[in-house]
Amino acid sequence: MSFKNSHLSSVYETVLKRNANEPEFLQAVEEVLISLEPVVERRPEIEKYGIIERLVEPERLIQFRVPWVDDNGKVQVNRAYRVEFNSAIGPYKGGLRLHSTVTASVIKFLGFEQIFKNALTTLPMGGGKGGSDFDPKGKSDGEIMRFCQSFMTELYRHIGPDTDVPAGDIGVGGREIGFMFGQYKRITNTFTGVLTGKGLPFGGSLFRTEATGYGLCYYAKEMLKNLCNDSFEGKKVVISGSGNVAIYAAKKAIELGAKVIALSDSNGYIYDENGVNIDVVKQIKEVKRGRISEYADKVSCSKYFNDCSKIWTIPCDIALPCATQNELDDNAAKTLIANGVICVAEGANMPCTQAAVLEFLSNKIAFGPGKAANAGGVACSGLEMSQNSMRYSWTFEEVDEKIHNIMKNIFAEGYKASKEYGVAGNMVIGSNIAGFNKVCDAMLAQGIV
Ligand code: NDP
Ligand code: 2IT
Repeated sequence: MSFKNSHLSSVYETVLKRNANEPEFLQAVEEVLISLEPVVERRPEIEKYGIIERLVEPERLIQFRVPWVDDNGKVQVNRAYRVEFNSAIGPYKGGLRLHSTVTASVIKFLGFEQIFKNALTTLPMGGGKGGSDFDPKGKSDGEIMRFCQSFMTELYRHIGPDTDVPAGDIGVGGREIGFMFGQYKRITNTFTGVLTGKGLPFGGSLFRTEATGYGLCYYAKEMLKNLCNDSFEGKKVVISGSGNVAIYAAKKAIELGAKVIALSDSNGYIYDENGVNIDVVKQIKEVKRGRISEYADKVSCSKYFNDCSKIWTIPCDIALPCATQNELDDNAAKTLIANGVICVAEGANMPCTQAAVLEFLSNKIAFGPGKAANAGGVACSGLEMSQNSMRYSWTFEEVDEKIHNIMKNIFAEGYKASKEYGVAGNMVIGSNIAGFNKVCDAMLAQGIV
């Protein structure tokens, strides 16, 4: 990829050299830097004070060993990371991912995106991310607990309620956060808001479970209204994944009058032309920790298909990729467009390849990038931090209303920036610029650190 701006071009060359074997990280950096070209041209202080050079290099990257004992008494060793990417506007903040595909590249791409996402929420949170190549699938509760305890036995020394506040991501939900919180409390003898996504009896926020999925639909609702003069009412929606984000995106889309016709996991997808029954999905995924294929056994008019990537061949009006990075490529994008999709909003982080995003944008499909569209989860985490600091808790309705307003504002700010820079409705460029400007101003004010 060539940049028109020579400064960005030379910064990216260094990024390429330093991180040659990290494709996901390079992908995320390239996408942001392309968006920032007009800002870099307009604001000479960005080059003068080395803002971009500093932004693309994590403040700190921690890698550590996690030894634990499985149910057969065998010693297992996993590799774990925490990237503390940027603290210009607040303590490092971002989730922990437990998945076999976790590498330094994946964690760094997620941490980098998190900087801009967190800035868009308007809450004081810097960017961070962590995780391990531990695969939670098929593990007993005891194995999960021993892994989480060992993981926290190292991580605790790097985090803190005013330093770095982790949360959940793929493979990390309430159960894992509970085990990690317990171990942190035991080691440090402090009861603080060091993690978010906690259980309600020990400082968790109401609405955190719903926040990312509901927030995604609040954001998509704004896109539909402002970019398509339309709404969720009567629309067919396809959602990939069937985890935390996908389930609550589906629930809210249905509440807003849409019909959700497909969901997936990494093995395959289910198609239900009558509209998926979300209670059945919740029972399978949240209660039994089962597979999405079980839906087809329980709901007779639905069908299960073995290849999850084929979910994008189903004709729909709205597509919400909510599983993982690069799950929707340019061929899938072309098929969705040919089938009449009007709006695509990313519930997952970077689920669309760069070529897919270009397809959507050049065909004038309303496209919501993850760092804006899925910011409801971390925004709710920010509210959980506030509640913990106040030793207080807001009601479900209060948090819902705050997240709704934050998502509307994230859309409005991105839309405003897209118009200001002559690309009205390009929410990729608009959101990247809106998030960047805030971080840039904070970095400029704080000197060369
Ligand atoms: P969960 O672990 O709850 O669910 C993940 C879902 O994605 C599962 O259905 C899983 O299927 C599927 N999946 C994971 N990896 C792959 C893969 N390689 N190929 C196909 N499917 C896959 O995670 P979340 O719902 O929390 O996270 C989903 C996405 O949303 C991630 O990209 C995450 O970074 C992002 N996100 C999450 C937020 C949150 O608050 N939780 C906030 C913002 C973004 P299987 O069970 O087969 O692995
Ligand atoms: O990608 C994300 O924004 C998250 N996984 C949520 C992070 C958080 O700190 O709540």
